Amino acid sequence: MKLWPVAFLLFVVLQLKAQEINIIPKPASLQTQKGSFTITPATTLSYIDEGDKQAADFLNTYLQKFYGFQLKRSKQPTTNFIRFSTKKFIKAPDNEGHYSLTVTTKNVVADGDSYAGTFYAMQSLIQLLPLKKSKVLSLPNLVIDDQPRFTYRGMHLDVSRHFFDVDYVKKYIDFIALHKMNYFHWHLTDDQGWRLEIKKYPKLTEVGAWRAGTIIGRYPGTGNDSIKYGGYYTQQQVRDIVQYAAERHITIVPEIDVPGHSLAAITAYPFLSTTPNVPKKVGETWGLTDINNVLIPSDSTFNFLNDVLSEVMELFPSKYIHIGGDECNKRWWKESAFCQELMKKESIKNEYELQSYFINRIEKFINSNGRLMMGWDEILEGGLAPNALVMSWRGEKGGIEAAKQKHQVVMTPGTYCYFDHSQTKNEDSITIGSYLPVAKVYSYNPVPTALTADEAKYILGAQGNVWTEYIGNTTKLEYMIFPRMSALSEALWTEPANKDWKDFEQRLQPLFSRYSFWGVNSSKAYYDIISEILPTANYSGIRWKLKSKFKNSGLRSYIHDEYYSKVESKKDSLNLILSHSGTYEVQLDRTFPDGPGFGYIATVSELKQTFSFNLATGKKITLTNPPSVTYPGNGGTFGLVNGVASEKGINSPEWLGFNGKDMEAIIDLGKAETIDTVTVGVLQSESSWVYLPSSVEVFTSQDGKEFSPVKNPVFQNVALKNRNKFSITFTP
Ligand code: TNX
Repeated sequence: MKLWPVAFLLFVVLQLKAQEINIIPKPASLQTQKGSFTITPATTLSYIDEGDKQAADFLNTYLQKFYGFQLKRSKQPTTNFIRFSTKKFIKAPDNEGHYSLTVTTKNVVADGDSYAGTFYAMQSLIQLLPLKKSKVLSLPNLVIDDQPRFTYRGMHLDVSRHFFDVDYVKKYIDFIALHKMNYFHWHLTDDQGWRLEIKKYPKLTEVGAWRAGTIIGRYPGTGNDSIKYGGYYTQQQVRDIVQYAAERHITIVPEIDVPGHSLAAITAYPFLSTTPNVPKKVGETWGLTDINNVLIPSDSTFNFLNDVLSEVMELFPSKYIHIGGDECNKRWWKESAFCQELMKKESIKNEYELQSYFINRIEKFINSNGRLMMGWDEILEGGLAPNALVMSWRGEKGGIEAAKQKHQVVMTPGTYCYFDHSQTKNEDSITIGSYLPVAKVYSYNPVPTALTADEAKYILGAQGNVWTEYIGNTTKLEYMIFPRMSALSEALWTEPANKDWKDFEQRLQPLFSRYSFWGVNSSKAYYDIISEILPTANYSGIRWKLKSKFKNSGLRSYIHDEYYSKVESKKDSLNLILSHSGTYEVQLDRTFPDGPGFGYIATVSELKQTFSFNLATGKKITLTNPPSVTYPGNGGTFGLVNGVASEKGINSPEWLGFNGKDMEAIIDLGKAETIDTVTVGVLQSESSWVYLPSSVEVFTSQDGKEFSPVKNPVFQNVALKNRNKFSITFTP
């Protein structure tokens, strides 16, 4: 008797769980209704024309891949069907993609204002499917009415630094489609490899697609692997990929990066260089600054580019053609007699104007072929070409300026859109630049407040950029894009009023299950344990404060340290008081409500930290002069005695930097102690203007007032990886 209510409750809870709706990007309006529709192999698909067939085909491919069955077409079904119908007679607005999706017990109807709209309705439908392989798929009854905020919702991929094959590029295009994004910016050429077959210039791929080796480690690197690396896409393959994307309502914007970033092309055809007689080779390292990778603005170069771009436009129907324009080192034009002569002849005042002259000539050619030119924001320097679109990557400044000049803009500022940046503070592989967590990507609003409503109309949208210097395989690629790409898709689709991080977080957790259902990798940095190292109240050890994201969420989250004493916590935080050296591991485990093996437990975050105790560890420390604003250390002054010796070099935020005045620290040991060695860890990174101290002195004091220098100090300097250690040994 007593068991019944319990069983009933459980049933209700499970039912509710199964009906959870986690569509990303979030639809403009969604109303759930009682009841559900069940897809089984007996369900049929209804569509009338080729356009709607594309949505039907995508759904069938998806069902086959993840559920092991397909649906048959039926012309006039009465019940148990999914219908795709595009209202072709309603004129689609500029940002096509408006759709409605209605799920009732009898059928599912996807209606778009355009084929793209119907396709997006189908994408929402896909996200309603349970994340468990089955031939009985239940969908909640609902009505969705939805449309995109921006017309340009893009993802970029650099295939020059590392090459991704045709099958994977298609998979990447599928990722874009699954997020209702509609542009794929394909960065096809750069210093380290030319990846597109050009019939008229076969050496571009015979020579330019291959490098003899690749730098090892983070630039400037620890060597070269001497392994031949490369690859390219044949025109036939490109046609196939363009078609594949079009069926998914994705436009591919090809990029041929000029006049800088052109070392691969120059190696193949030295006449393109200002120094044709200096031998060149396809780039094997990143961040090329000392090598002449710049095209000479000669008629032969423009003829070459016109030929190349003609083949490009033949292959890519996109109305936008990207010509790069970024990071062109003007030094090579300054040093070139030809360029200086040309500048005189054409009354070009400086090399920035010469870049503008270069870009203008290409634009004319592109425009004369009925296309528009796109370029990175450097194309603003020296005067913007008349019809150019600007991709703003060095912050939003270039985009703002271009919009004010009434030019269309796609925003890709590094601070929000660079998926080659690190998304965790505990990064265990090499990434570029700064820290870009998923929450920051989500917060992005591509329309800067500096623009008036009229100017804002020039912002077409934004794009996530994936530069692949440190992304050499697809596992890493997926790790870098997921979940940030999902967050960006919502920032681009969903109106700001309807966008809410807390709400996204609720959908982010099941999204991780969706990634694993798809069999793709993703970064779990969202679950990072938040760690703080603090002094104890009486300076007798250190307090390691750990926090997890989950607040009594009903999810089993606990933290324990494995090597020392095992402490478990069902709460969201843990305080460990440490008093001796060791390597401590903290692990955050979660029970996933769905995903492979219902209710499985997985470790979502781990943190390993070595603490080395010495007499100063955890003690009270004061500085006479404050650290520099650029390097305040993330643990403040206490970071100097918190037991953590940074192994990570300049990229670790633990270092305190001092500029101008001496660094003077007073450590209060609390009582008289016998000291025989003082060790000071210092960092040297001259390329970042970080230098070793010119001298180090040690004083002792009995009362904290009178200090005397130590007697007979013996100095020793140990150069370690990324840092140095000064040991001062003395006889007390
Ligand atoms: C700058 S973004 C570049 C790329 C690099 C990237 C690394 C841009 C237009 N140029 O060539 O790969 O930084 O983040």
